[in-house]
Order: sequence, then structure tokens, then C-alpha cells
Amino acid sequence: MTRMEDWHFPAAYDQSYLPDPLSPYWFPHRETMDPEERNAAVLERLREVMEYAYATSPFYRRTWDAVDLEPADITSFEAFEQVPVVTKDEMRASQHDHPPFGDYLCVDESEIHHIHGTSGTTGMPTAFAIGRRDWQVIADNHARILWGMGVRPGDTVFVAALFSLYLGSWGALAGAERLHCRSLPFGAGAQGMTARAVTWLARTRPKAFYATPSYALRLAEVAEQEKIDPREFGLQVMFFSGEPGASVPTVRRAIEDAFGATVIDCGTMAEMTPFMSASATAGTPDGMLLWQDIVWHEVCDPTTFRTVPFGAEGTPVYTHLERTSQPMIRLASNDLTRWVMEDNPCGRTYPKLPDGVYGRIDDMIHIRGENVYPTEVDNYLRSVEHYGGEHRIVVRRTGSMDEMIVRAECTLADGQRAEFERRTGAGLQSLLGVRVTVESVDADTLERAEHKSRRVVDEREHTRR
Ligand code: 8LQ
Repeated sequence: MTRMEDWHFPAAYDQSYLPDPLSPYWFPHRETMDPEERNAAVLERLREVMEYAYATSPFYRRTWDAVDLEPADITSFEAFEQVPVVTKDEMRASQHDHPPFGDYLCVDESEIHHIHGTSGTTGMPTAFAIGRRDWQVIADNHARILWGMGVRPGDTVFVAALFSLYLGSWGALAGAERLHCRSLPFGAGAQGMTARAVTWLARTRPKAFYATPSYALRLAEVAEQEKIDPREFGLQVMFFSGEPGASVPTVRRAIEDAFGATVIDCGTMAEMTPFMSASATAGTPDGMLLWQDIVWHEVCDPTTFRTVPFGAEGTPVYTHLERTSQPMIRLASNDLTRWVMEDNPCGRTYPKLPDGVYGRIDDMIHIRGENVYPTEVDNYLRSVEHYGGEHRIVVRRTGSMDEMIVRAECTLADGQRAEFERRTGAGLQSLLGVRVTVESVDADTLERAEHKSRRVVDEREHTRR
């Protein structure tokens, strides 16, 4: 085996390194090597990361001692799959008992370089502490993945996401900086900012753009209102994280058509930063590749947390291979996806999520014995003529029956909408297997997301919402 480029734990990358300009790969060997050889190296690394966590974190020591597990036991992936998963509730409890970062910090507080967090709208926020050296490694990882998307030194990268607690924008920026790009940290979320983004995009004509998919669609609408064709921005690569969308076929097409750029899906979870470790590439633009030498991605049965075979559906479980601050070891995502192992046109030998991550298990709507993903509704509506671009899904109980109402924007005049409602309701019903009442509303009347969309309103008392 030729030596894997810069493969050490703790990771440290040569900050002056840039690949051969003609190479599609940042690390040709690591990216295209025999996956079995890579897995063998990863298995050793997993043991190393666990030894580190066992020695530096009361949280992991407590969890593993309780099931009689020692890092040295991890001699096979089968053994690794028995490592208990970490849940968000456990992290919240650890931060409650050991504020503010929990007893899985693993580095001295003086090492902390950035603090981020969840928005905390649905409970106690979680704090993410990232060490100084880790931040550099994250930047290197993201630069490498951006290189895979076709972004090169000197390209302008426009970051149109919240610069706040949200890690998405900062992570994209760190990668662009390390790649020696011209970074344009535009941000998002302030009053009037979307119209200003249109002006700045038209003036600076960046090569690459980062946001949430919802926000890109919003931006296209605002550009249209400003009488500017978003294709005039000249964007070539648009990469997205934060929510499903870039792999939802009709959403993806709408973005591609509006901007005339390649759409790239990426993103795992903020805790898992370098969160771009699941990402498509210029040569394999569909779905997401799992860059297994940065983060170890498993797709697991959601009850046993054992990996499912390639081809099957499951929930992603993530393990950091290069983080020393708050390393996550088998973090349960609660998302849903399907994975495959096939030859990728770009030549990288990573497994792939061909349909991206389609949603969260707890966002799935259970109605009259059927499971409905909100992304299925989104995907369908965007294929319907006269759909106005935004909707809400309302689930309520009337008497003993659950009913689903889709409130959809319609571009037709008021008197002409009955046929739109009937046809759309029938289409959704045959797709989802449940009766759906469609109520149309005027176009551009439902609020658009500047960040991640929240379209489900579940009014039933027995549900969590
Ligand atoms: N989530 C994130 N990226 C997704 C994608 N590409 N497809 C489908 N769902 C996706 C900072 C990065 O954007 C990651 C991020 O958004 O972190 P968060 O805020 O912790 O949210 C993580 C959740 O967003 C995931 O569990 C997915 O449900 C979704």
C-alpha cells in the first residue's frame, strides 16, 4: 500500500499544500484507493480515536464501561457496530451536568477556537466547541471537498447563509479560505438582504455559491422580481447543505434551471463538522459520496444500529476520524437515507447516498397507517403546472379521522383554481396512498425560508409537535 497522504491522528495538514492544478483529486491515493485497504486503515483509526476519547472524556468512559467495552476490543467493524450510539439527548444531559461544553470536550478549554450551537428553538441549545487545531483540519477537509466539486484557488465563493451560531456558513468559508479562494461571506437573514444579494451576485459573478436549497429558490424569486435573470450571475457550482432539497429531483431541477449551474448536495450535522464529509463531486454530481477517510459514515437499522447492506435504507450514524475536540463516536442522526457501493464516474472509491438524505425520522408524518415524507410532497408539487412555489402540510384530527391538507400556492386567478386543487389532490393521493385535500392560496403569500424550511403543521394532540 502506498502511504495514505497525511494520514495521522491527531490530524495535521501541511498548510502550504495544494494539489497539481490538473488533478481532479486533492489526495489522489486517499480518494481512489481500494476501499478494502481504506477500511483497514479506518478500523485502526477508529480504535485510536476511541482510545483518545476513553482517556480524555468521562462521558465516553462512563458509556463504554457500562457495557464492558474497551477501545482495544475494536478489532473488527462488527465489534465497532456494537459501540453504543450517542444521542442528542445524551449530549444535552452531559452539557446540563457539565456546562457549557459537556464532559466529552476532550481538549483543554484554552484550546477552544470557535463556539457554535443549535438555535435552541425547541429546547436547551447544544454548544459546539471546536479546537484551534481542529478548525484548521476542518478547513483542510472542506478545501479538499470543494476541490472535488471543481472549485479552484482564485475562484470567488459566495456564502449566502447565516453567519451566527450556524456552522454551515463558517464551515464553507473556512474551506474556501484554505483553498485560496476569494471568499465573499455575504450572509443571510437580515431585512432586505436577499435583494442586496441579487445586486452583489450580478456585480461580482462568483464561480461558487453556498446556501440552503430553500434559500436559493427564494433568491431566484427575488431576482425575478428585480427583473434580473439569475443565469446572469454566471454561477457554475452551487453547493447546499442544511436540509433535503439538492437531491430532491424537482427542487434540484428548479435550481439548475433558474441559475444554470451544477447543483451539489452535501452535509451531515453541525456536530459532525467537517460536515461536508458527505458530498457530491464535479464528476459524480448526483447524490452524495461518503468521504470515509474524513468521517466514518455508517447507514444503520434505526433500532439495532447495525449497518444495513448496500442497497438498503437506514439511518446515518457518524464517527469523526480527525476531531480532537468534542469527537463524535457513533452519533445517531435520526435521518433517513439509502446507500450503495458502485463505480463512481469521478473515480473516487467511496460509497454513495444516491438519493441524498431524504428527511428526518421524526419529521415523517404517520397518517392512517402510511408514512409520508414531506420531501415527497415538495417533489410532487414542483412538477404541477401553476404551482406557486411554496406550501404547508397541515395534519389534523377531525372526529376519529386524521386528515391531511396541503395548502399550496397557485398562480391561477381565484375563479380558476378548482381544477388545480382537484388534480393536485388526486396526484398526491395516488403518490402517498392517503387522501389529501388541496387548498390553494395566492402565489407569493406563504412565508419563504431564509434558512431551513419548516412546512409541516401537525395539529394532532397525540403527536410531539
Ligand atoms: N440536513 C443537513 N444537510 C442535509 C442534506 N444535505 N440533505 C438532507 N438533510 C440535511 C451545517 C450543515 O449544514 C449541517 C447542518 O445543517 O447541521 P444541523 O443544523 O445540525 O442540522 C443537521 C440536520 O440537517 C441533519 O440531521 C439533516 O436532517 C439535515
